[in-house]
Amino acid sequence: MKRRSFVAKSSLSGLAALLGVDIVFKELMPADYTLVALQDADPFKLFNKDKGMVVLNDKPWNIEAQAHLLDDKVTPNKSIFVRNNGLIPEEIDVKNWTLTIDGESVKQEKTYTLAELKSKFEHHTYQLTLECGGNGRNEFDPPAKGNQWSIGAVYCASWTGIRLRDVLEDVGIKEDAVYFGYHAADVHLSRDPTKEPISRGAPMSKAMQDETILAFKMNGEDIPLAHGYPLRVIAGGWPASVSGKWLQRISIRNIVHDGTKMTGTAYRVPCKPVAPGEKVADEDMCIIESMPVKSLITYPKSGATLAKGKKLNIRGHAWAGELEVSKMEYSIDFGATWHACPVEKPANRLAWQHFSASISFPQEGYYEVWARATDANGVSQPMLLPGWNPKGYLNNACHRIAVKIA
Ligand SMILES: Nc1nc2c(c(=O)[nH]1)N[C@H]1C(S)=C(S)[C@@H](COP(=O)(O)O)O[C@H]1N2
Ligand SMILES: [Mo]
Repeated sequence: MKRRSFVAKSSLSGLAALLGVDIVFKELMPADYTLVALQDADPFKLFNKDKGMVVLNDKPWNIEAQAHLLDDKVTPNKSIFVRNNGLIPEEIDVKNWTLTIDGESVKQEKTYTLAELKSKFEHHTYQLTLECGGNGRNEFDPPAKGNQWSIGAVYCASWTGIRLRDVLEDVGIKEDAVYFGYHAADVHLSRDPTKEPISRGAPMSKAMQDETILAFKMNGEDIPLAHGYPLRVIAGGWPASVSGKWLQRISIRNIVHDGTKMTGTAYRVPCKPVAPGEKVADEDMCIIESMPVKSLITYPKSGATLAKGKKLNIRGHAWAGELEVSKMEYSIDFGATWHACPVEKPANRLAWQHFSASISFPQEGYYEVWARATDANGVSQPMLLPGWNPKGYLNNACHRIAVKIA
């Protein structure tokens, strides 16, 4: 990795906080100097991630998990992928952190301190699945630009916060409201303060759901910096890009939110299937809403070897955007035949569901275990790559692991 600071801006107090100790001769430090201890930063230490995580990009930081790291029912921080469009904000002053609700469709703009939000509104905790719209991008052909996520840009953490709906009711929303859009504290890669790295949102119907929350805790603790400390929108089941980190402002719009990465090919796919590589007119592109049905085998790790005559116990998770997963199946013969296996009910709406199976193999040799989930509407995962789209979104092909019987 190149020599560069991993954070947006170096304030002395911010640097000291990162180092965990005071910088003794700080007044002698050259301006704009990057401390050696913060150069070539070890992302695993920096973000408290498992060494098995895979760094796809260091500017901005994009780090993905591997399937076997996602075995927990509720994903711990060490296995949670990091997806940043810009630079992580460094100077977070929690005491003075505020959230402003504005936009054409608020009756009156209103600003809350973090303390007010926490004390004024009821707290709720939900397990919510967040998957990057670009998860699985690395399989598309012709290839799509962007981080080459394989399968590891998904997780289900437990989030605690307040309902966005409760806050919006307190503010007062006009009849003509159609969309919300978030604005956050991260910094554009160009460091141009007039540019936002990302500013996305969702229709009011999503804003008003019970599970759409403004979270201040992840897995029972303060949200880790990389995941949006101190406040984050969580819109489970939709592309994770809707879940704005480092939240400072929500605009209630009387049009579809037109913030950064809401238009063009960003988080939009052809409304109707197109041939791979085909040019698609702007008006034929649709915003991704609920994510498609998908699953992951999290145990064993691909490449496992098993003694002949033994049964293989597999397990994993399945999710289907706004829908529930109603059926789970596996195949050991490249999809020729499928066997149903149990899948649990979700802990709550929009949480991923756990499945398991005990598999017998007819003889020694190489096998692949494929997993296939079906959603409540009867739609199943495709065995291989689904429809091509310019930015390589929504690859929900069956997950496959290799197994040797020796
Ligand atoms: N402020 C802000 N929010 C953001 C992003 C970002 O770059 N800045 N990235 C989005 C995208 S594209 C994804 S996939 C998720 C990733 O969340 P995670 O880093 O907690 O995994 O955050 C979303 N929220
Ligand atoms: Mo994303």
